[in-house]
Amino acid sequence: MEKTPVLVLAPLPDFLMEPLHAAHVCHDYFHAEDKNALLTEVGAEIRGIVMAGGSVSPVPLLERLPKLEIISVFGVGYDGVPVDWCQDHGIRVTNTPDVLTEDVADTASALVLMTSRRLVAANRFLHAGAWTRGPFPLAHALRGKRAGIVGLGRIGKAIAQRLEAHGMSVAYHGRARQEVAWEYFESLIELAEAADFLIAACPGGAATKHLINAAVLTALGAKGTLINIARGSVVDESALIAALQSGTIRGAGLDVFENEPQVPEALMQCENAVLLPHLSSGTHETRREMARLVVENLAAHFSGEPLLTPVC
Ligand code: 8YV
Repeated sequence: MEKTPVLVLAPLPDFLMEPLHAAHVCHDYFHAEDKNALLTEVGAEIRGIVMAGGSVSPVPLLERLPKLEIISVFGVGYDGVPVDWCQDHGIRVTNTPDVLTEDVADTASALVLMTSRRLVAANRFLHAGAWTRGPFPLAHALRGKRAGIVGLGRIGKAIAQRLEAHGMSVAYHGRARQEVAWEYFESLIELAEAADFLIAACPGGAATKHLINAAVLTALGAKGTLINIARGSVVDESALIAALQSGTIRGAGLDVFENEPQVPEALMQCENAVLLPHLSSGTHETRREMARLVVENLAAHFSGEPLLTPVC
């Protein structure tokens, strides 16, 4: 079968690039020095795009690909794809749901533990040889505390189950009440007031941009810690830095940022923040499953079979 030309918009692992090269002619847009020249040269032929959860495929780029048929996202989040535009133009979109749920939920509960028990600071304390001079200060227990989950999708539910196992109670906020035993808060402010840990697990994109703002952080208050494994765009990062600096909230555990991989110096200076480099799905097992879905969705599309995990 003839190889189909695809455009690669993100740095992708070898175990994904190898099968992509086998089935497609891959044009590396991400690393191209002259992106405009690449589009002028190959744009008219491109039939597929491969991108990551955190990358974007803006309309002006898509407009230069008249033969584009499918965008395959290596990630569950597709907030970087203009889905309505794709739907209007008959372009299919796929993502990689489910296979990463457990790893992302593990990372969220790890951030809850790391922030409440101050494990990162404790690790630094020991490495610095401070233990011989006295004990590490006491931290806070999880049992009896309340987790407020913002966005109770598959990942939000997996986080809730883990935190219940730590003796925490769970409440949630989202667009609608669900058939679950956990308490629903229609108001995000009221959830923040009630929560010890406010955990962002909702999709990114325009609908949730800066959903967690200064008012929500004030409601969370000095008893509260913000955890974000969703998208950096969900949190107003400047308001968060101010809240961490002033002690308006107790702390934060973040895996995602507004302008990755750039993290503001002021945030890096916050001792009460645990910061991870967007690694929540970053295990060998999960990333290989995600890669398989990317490859198989493209193969299904180009051989006229149903998509495995369609967004549209
Ligand atoms: C990945 C993600 O880090 O699934 C998502 O939406 O953001 C992450 O799982 C990313 O897609 C891999 O680069």
